Amino acid sequence: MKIYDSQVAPNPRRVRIFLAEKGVQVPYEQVDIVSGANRSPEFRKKNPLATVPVLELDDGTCIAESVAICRYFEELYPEPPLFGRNPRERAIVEMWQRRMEFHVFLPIVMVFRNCHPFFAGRIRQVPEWGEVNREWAMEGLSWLDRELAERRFIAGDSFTIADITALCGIDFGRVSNIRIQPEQKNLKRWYDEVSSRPSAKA
Ligand SMILES: N[C@@H](CCC(=O)N[C@@H](CS)C(=O)NCC(=O)O)C(=O)O
Repeated sequence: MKIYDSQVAPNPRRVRIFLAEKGVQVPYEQVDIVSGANRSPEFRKKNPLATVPVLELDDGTCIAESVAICRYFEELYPEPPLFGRNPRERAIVEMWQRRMEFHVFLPIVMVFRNCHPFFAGRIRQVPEWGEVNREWAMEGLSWLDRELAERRFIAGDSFTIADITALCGIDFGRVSNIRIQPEQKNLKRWYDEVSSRPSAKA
């Protein structure tokens, strides 16, 4: 088993943090997405969408999509639970995980894809669309700040996959100058706590 990874990208970091929280070690192979190694015909056999991360099992099965990979490891190593402990918690974690993807992580990634020179010539960029996403990302952070007045972590009292998704999205926002605002005290309190977990260095 191995994971095709990139140290510079936010989605593979979600998986690395997840595994660090579980205390599970899996070999990583770096894919140079800067030079476009992920777009080679060879890599596309593993993931036709040409993205990382990809988990390759010993039987050759390739699993892409960060959350699918995390779910696989959650089944193998249930402790500590990062997707909830019972049906109610699992539904709540799923709700927050999806909300973090759609309202925080995705708009931040869309700003990068549409406004950053990295993607110039790789995809059709629409800077104005990137700026719309910047507004949505900032609205997402503001909403999250209000939510975090109520509880310690995003989906409740425990650290979950939803915190990982939000952390990786917010950290990635820096390259596009998307940051937690000084008045967002709840978000800052949460960010400081989750960033100081050893897994955040993964
Ligand atoms: N939905 C996928 C997204 C994967 C993705 O977009 N990965 C990015 C890195 S964060 C990538 O491989 N980008 C390279 C490219 O688009 O050329 C997941 O959750 O894993």
